[in-house]
This record gives sequence, structure tokens and C-alpha cells, in this order.
Amino acid sequence: MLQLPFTFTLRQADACIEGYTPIVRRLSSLQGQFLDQAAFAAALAQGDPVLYQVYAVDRPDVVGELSSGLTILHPGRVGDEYYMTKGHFHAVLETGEVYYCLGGHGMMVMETPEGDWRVAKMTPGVVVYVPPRWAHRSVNVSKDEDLVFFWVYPAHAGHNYGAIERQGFRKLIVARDGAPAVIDNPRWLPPEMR
Ligand code: PAN
Ligand code: ZN
Repeated sequence: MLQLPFTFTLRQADACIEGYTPIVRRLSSLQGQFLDQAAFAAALAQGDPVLYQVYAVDRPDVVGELSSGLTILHPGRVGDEYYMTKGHFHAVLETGEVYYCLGGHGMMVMETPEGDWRVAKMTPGVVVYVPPRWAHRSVNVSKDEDLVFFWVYPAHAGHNYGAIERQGFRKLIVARDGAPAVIDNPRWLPPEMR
């Protein structure tokens, strides 16, 4: 069937995509991801805050189509660790993604199944190119500002959250003396030890 061109509007001032309803992710969906489990339990007990909203312009999951959308990740911390997205590999591992930061200050944490890792700063105007095979998680390192970014990826890529849910990313982003620092995740095991 012939697909027709269309447009949509990112409303940056309101941090939304006009006419779309966001998916809302709360702290409880990151169970087991934050290192400080007592701080996690305490925050959950206080009402399971919203960590981020995702406006998705989903397309049919066939090769050639592109899905895109907008994510708004709120500021906050669980213990020393900044609010972050769940993070995932693409189910079709050999697919990449482009992120374009529109607002705020963040870090993109990335890793391959073999354990290579990279961290990229996200500030307005910065594009992060996530190559095929790299899992990705966004972290908001600001005290009081939303991290807002647009993304585009092949619509057939799908999402694989399982590997990250099991042991998290190799690196964590924490506040040290008021500034973000990259530290090792003690729960992470190299592929040969899993
Ligand atoms: C993004 C992410 C979005 C939310 O659209 O899905 O920022 O992150 P999680 O999916 O990890 O909760 C993307 O990378 N799509 O492939
Ligand atoms: Zn992705």
C-alpha cells in the first residue's frame, strides 16, 4: 500500500508532539536499576514519580519505515544516581538510531553485547549517533531542567529490554561533589561470566 507523506509538530515550549498522547514511565518501571535500593524504595513509597514521557510517531514495523518521537526526561535522583530511561538494545541488533537533543543537560550511556562502552554528552544542538549493536540509555544530569530529545530509528528494530533489566549498564552516572561522574556498575558482569 502506498504510504503518504505527513507532518507533525514538536512543540518545544510545551515539550510535546501536538495531538499525540505520551507513554508515561514511572520510577517503578526501573525496578532493580538504581544502585541505592533503600533510596529507590523510599522514593517509591512516596508515590512512584513520573520519570519520563515518550511521544512516539510509530510506523509499520517493516524495513524502510522510520519511527520517531520525543522524550522528556525529568530531573531528579535516586540516591546519587540521576533519573534515567530504562535503556535497551534493539531487538534487531543491527539497527542504529539518531538522537537530537533539544533541551537540558544529559548523558547517553551506550554499550555493546561484548562490553564496549561509551558515554556522550547531550546538550541542545548535539546529535548522538548510536550505531547498530549499541544499547542506549539517557540520563538527565541537570538539577532542575527537563532533558528533551528527538529520536529516529528503523521501525522494524523493536526493543529488547531484558538484558538491561537483568544487570543494568556497565557504567552508572552519579552525582559526585555536585557534578556528574561515570562509575562502574558493581552488578555488571562481563559476557563470559554471565
Ligand atoms: C527511544 C527510547 C525512549 C525511552 O525512543 O525508547 O527515549 O527509553 P526506553 O525505551 O529505554 O524506556 C529509543 O531509543 N527508541 O528506540
Ligand atoms: Zn532505541
